[in-house]
Amino acid sequence: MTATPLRETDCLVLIDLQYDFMPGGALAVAEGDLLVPVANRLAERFPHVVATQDWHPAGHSSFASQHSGREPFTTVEMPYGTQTLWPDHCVQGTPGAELHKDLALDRAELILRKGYRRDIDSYSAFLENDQSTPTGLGGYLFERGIQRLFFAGLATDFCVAWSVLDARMAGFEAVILTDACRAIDLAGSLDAAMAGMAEVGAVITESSAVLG
Ligand code: VGL
Ligand code: ZN
Repeated sequence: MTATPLRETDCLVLIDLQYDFMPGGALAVAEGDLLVPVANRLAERFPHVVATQDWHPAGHSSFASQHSGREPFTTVEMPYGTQTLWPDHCVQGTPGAELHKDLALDRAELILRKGYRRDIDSYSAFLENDQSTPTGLGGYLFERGIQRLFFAGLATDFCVAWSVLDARMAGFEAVILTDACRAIDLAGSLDAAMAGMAEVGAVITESSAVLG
């Protein structure tokens, strides 16, 4: 495939490439570790790179362990809407919350932490799960003149998809590199996420669109 030429206003957004989302981690996503080399090849090409880090306090309200009798991967009603309950993961300062050590982050201009408020989750890099509290990333990218965002990382159907939808809402062009993402896929969540991203006009393609 002929590579899409990149522009100065393009930014790679690497979502949650942390040990807890990789094989052996607390919320392991199959093949999550395979994304590290492709993320590194992508990062070399981009004029701008940012990364996110899921960063929960111990006892976060998205953890099933905080809801008596509830199992991970079920849902609960929160004041801000329906929330999936997860195994305890990405607890601040723990090894599982670290970004993968082989991830080439030297060129990352920003590492944005999210999900650090006990009572609200944040899948999206732009808005917390109430879909109204900003993380500040939109303002940061806008102020720096970034226009088009390319997404890779974990998980396709949660943090990547919610970030893509909010990127479009915030007025950015959004491209998802599907082979540079892996999904959790709960009850059809991957199909729903792909349909939702297509609906908002995200470009759905593969890393070869950038790498050639
Ligand atoms: C994520 C579930 C909970 C993700 C983060 O990175 O997709 N999923 N926290
Ligand atoms: Zn999380």
